[in-house]
Amino acid sequence: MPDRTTTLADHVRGRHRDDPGLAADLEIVLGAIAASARTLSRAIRRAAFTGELGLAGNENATGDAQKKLDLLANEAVVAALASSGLVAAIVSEEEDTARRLGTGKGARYIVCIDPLDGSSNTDVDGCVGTIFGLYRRLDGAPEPTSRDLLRRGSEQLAAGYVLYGPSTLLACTTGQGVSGFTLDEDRGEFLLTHETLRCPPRGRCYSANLGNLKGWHPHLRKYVDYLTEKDPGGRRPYSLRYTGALVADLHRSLIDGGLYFYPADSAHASGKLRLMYECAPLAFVVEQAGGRASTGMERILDVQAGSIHQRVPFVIGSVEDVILYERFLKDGGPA
Ligand code: AHM
Ligand code: MG
Repeated sequence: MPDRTTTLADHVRGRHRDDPGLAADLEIVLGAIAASARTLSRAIRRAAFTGELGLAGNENATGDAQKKLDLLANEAVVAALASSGLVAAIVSEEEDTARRLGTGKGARYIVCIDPLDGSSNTDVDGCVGTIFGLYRRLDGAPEPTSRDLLRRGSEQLAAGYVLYGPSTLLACTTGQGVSGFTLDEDRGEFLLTHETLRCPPRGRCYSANLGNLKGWHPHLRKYVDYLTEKDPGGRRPYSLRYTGALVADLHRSLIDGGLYFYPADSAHASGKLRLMYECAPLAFVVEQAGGRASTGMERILDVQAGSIHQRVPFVIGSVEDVILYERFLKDGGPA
């Protein structure tokens, strides 16, 4: 049996030996996210007993009906990050505005977070996730300013996701590749189980909500025709894998290759997914794993946020698959 004893904290310290100050901060902030993930993992597994399934009865800032677990997840991350003392504010899918946390001098970070990705899956015992990205504040003003909050994804110090599936797995990057940690429930600790997650250059699966296909750009409808037809080389058709949780679909791409896309459609000019706490963190992760993420036209990490809940069209996954998607979108097919 492999020896699985490296904790998330050990790993972060090892990766940032050259900058002990940064290592200590990352250890605390990532540790807080891991602590909230432990709480959430248990709450999700016990939700049928504790009355936490179902709708909460209100909507979030982008018009989604909130689930009780959305609110519980948001409060878990808020409590954990507030207790770190290092986070000045969080931008959360479940908060209308940036929520102020630490006020002291040490509160020098901003966290963007989707506390519960894929929350339509909560009542059907499907996978869900958490997505997060970490930025250093730019302004020294007492209150976080829009310069602190509205960022380009390329400025992230760290990003990652937690997948609450058959096991609970936290994958993250601090700019030196991507590693995965599985929650050992006996020890109550995330332990290194995937030293290096590398996204294969090409896969054989795609993930998208084909219910929206008629509203997509005609070039993307051609792309789906291309993916689903047989080719003499045997690389197509691609298999469809769509779970309703972006984190679960992306994790499959990181392990097996392939791509996920949520493009604009006739009713939603910018697609569905939110730049700051869904697309940008996952784009940082996938690039660090050798993959690619874009709007179809522009690298996600180059997009300057204009508002905290801004949406963008999104494609992410294996580099060759994403490039081909971009070519179809631009020209209607490969050159
Ligand atoms: P959520 O954070 O409100 O759950 O929304 C994001 C989710 C993604 O995880 C998933 O891929 C997508 O929305 C599913 O949307 P749709 O039901 O339109 O296919
Ligand atoms: Mg979400």
